[in-house]
Amino acid sequence: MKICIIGQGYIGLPTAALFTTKDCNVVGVDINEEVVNKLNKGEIHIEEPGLKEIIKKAVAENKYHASLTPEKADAYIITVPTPYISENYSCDLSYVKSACESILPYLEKGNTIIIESTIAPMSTDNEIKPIFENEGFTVGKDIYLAHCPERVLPGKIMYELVHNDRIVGGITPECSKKAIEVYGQFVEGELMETEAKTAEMSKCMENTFRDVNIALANELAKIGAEIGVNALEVIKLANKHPRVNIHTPGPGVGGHCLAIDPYFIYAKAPETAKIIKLSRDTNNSMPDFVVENIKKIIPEGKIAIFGLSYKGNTDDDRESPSYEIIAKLENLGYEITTYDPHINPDSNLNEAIKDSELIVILSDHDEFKELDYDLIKEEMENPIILDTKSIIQDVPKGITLYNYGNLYELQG
Ligand code: SAJ
Repeated sequence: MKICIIGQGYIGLPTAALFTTKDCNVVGVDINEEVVNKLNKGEIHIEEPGLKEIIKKAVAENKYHASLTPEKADAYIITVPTPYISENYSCDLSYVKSACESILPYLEKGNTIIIESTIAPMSTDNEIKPIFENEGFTVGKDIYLAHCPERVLPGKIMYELVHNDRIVGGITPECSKKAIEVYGQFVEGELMETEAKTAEMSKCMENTFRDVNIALANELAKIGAEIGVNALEVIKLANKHPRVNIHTPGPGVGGHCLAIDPYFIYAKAPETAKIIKLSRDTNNSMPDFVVENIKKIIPEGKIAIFGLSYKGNTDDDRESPSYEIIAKLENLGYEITTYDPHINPDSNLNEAIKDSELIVILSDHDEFKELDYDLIKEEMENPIILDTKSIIQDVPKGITLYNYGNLYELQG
C-alpha cells in the first residue's frame, strides 16, 4: 500500500516509520524544507527512541522518502498541528484544511483519508467532509474519510502506536472499515469502530477527564490551606479506598493537550459544559495561588525556580505554568533565577540557589527528588523550599519545607 502522510512531526514521522516496517511505501510530506532534506538523508529531526534506525533503513531501502508536496497514494494521513484559538476557545483547523486541500489534485476514487490531528467535535462532518464533497467526491462511496485520534506518550511512541487500542471514527461504516485496513497493517491493539464525531469527542474527553480530576485535587489543596487540613495526607488516605483516585495537585496544568482540548468541548456547548469550564478556570488559577503563598513566605528577595517543563523528566515546556509564575513574580519585584537540567543542560544548581531565600519546585524532575541539602545549607542562609509537586518527602534539620500539606501554617 502507498501511504502519504502530511506532517512529519512527533506523530506523523513515527507513524510513517511503522508503515515502512510492513509492506508499504511511504511519502512523508512537510512544509519545512530543512526537515525534508534531513529525512531524505535518513536522519531525523525529533528525538524518539527507536525511530532513527527505522527511518535510516527505510530510506536506504527506498521504502520512505520525504517531500514538500503530496503524491498519489492509496491512503492519506493528516498529522498536522491544530493550534488553540484563545478568543473563542476553539481549535484552528487551518493547517488541517490546507493539508486536505493539498491532496485534492492527487486524490482518486477508492482512496482513504484519515485525520489524526486533535480536532473539536463535529469538525470532520462539518468542516472537513465538505472540502472533498466540493470536488465532486461522495464520501463513503468514492473516497473514505475517518478521524482516528492518536493517544501516545512521548518517549514510548514507537511501542504505543503499535500496542495501544485505537478509536477509528468513519463518516460512514464503510469509511471506518477502510481506515481499519490501513492501520491494521501495523497496529496490534484493538481498532474500535465508531462515528467520526464520537471519535473526536472521545479524544477530547480523555484529556478533559484528567483535567477535571486534577482540578478537584487543586481545589482540595486550596481548601486544605484555607481551613487547616493537610491535603496531601487526605489524598493518601482517601486513595486507599478501592474506588477513589484523587489526582495530585500542582502549580497548574501545562502541555498541549489537557490545557487545550477541554476548551474544544466547551466552545461547542458553553451553557452546558459547566464542570469542564470550571475545571479549566480552577487549574488556570493555580499560578496565582502559588504566587500568593510565595508572597506569604517571603515578601521580597531572590527566588530560585526549579523546573520549567510542564511535566517531569521532559524538555517540553509548552503551556508550562512555570513561565506564568515567573512573570508574575518578576512583576512583583522578586529577583528570579531558574534551574532546569532538562530545558537548559547548562543551568546549574549552585548558581541558581546562590543568595536565594527560597527554592520553588514547579516540575517533578527526578533531579529534584533528592537534592544536595548540604550544598543548599551552604549557599542559602535560611533555606526554605516550596514544593508544589509534592516530590520531597523530608528535609534535614535547618531547612523549612512547604507543600500542599502545610500551607495553612502561612495563614494569618
Ligand atoms: N498534572 C497534575 N496532576 C496530576 C497529573 C498531571 O497537576 O495528577 C499536570 C502535569 O504536571 C502537567 C499536566 O497535568 O502539567 C498534563 O500532564 P499529563 O501527563 O497528564 O498529560 P499530557 O498532556 O502530557 O498527555 C495527555 C495524556 N492524556 C491522558 O492521560 C488522558 C496522553 O495520554 C495523551 O497522549 C496526550 O495528552 C495527548 O496527546 O492528547
